[in-house]
Amino acid sequence: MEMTFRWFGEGFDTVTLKQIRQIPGVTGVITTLYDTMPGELWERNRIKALKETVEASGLHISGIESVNIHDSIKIGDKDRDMYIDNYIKTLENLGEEGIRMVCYNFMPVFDWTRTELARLRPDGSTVMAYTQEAVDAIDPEKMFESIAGDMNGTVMPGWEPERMAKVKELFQMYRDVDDEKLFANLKYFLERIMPVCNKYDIKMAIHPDDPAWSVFGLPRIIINQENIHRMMDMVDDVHNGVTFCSGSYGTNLENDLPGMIRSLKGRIHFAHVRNLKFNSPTDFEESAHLSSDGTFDMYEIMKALYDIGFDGPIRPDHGRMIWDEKAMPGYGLYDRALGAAYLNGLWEAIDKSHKRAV
Ligand SMILES: [Mn+2]
Repeated sequence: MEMTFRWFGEGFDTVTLKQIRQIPGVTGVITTLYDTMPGELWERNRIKALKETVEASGLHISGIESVNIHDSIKIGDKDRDMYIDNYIKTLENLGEEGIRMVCYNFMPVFDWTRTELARLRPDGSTVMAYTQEAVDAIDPEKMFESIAGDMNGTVMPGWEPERMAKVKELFQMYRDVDDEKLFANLKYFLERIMPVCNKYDIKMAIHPDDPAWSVFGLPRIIINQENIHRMMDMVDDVHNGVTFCSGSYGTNLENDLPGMIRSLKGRIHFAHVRNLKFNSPTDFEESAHLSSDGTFDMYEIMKALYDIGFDGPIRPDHGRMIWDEKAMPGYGLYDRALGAAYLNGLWEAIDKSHKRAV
């Protein structure tokens, strides 16, 4: 594996490349053109400039998170081919610049959903949290307003005000889209992009839905082992793979995370590793990465990745807000840096134990 760190780009991220470069063991960043809208073509010169900026810091681009999918593609609307053409051209431009991994998601309307962005924990840190009760009580059109006030002056990925201004319209557009239709639209998209992925060896890594169940009555399909295998089988190409996000699949306690990882050998192209602490099956908060701070056994997750020979980029995921840092919720420097160091420590221990045993 390669330890990486998500970076939203200059002007969008409170964390600098210099800071990332100084986290021991981190060699790459996962980045994006944050000011492009879903469906927009990524110009090659902008990708090149981004690459040069990252490389000037002594790091490199390990992958893109995300190239977002336009709603027309997810809905299967009349103009989807135009947006898929743009996507293909974007992949071509990324491929020409040597970028080989692209993370994306196929969630309708809302990206990941949390009901609190700064829940106070006993140690004084704050974390993002989710309760089903809060989601059930809120009007989906008000969801953005309830989130927007709490972003520490940042714009969170997937919660762009431009899109969220049309939330009512978006719900209308999705009214005839059920799980089956969403699967079919994903298949259509994947079949169209696989040739360019093969040409440039670009590994597509779908991010799971978060939480891993339907919210506000919208379909959600990338939620469990069965569905992820269905998605890979319907377009059976190694470039059609997954982002294994422990914190997203882990929202459903029925998902056996190490077991899922083992079943996805060869098809995990990117890993997000973080922990959650469950207070009840419908109330969870994002804890520190350490096993003892949350519900998941992080050793078993890293061991499963090790055992399947995972060699792609991995990154710590959402962190707590600690040491009075002001940053995008989940994306401060400090706790994610602690997460990277911890995950590197687990990996070193697993690797050395393995080598001694053989
Ligand atoms: Mn994730």
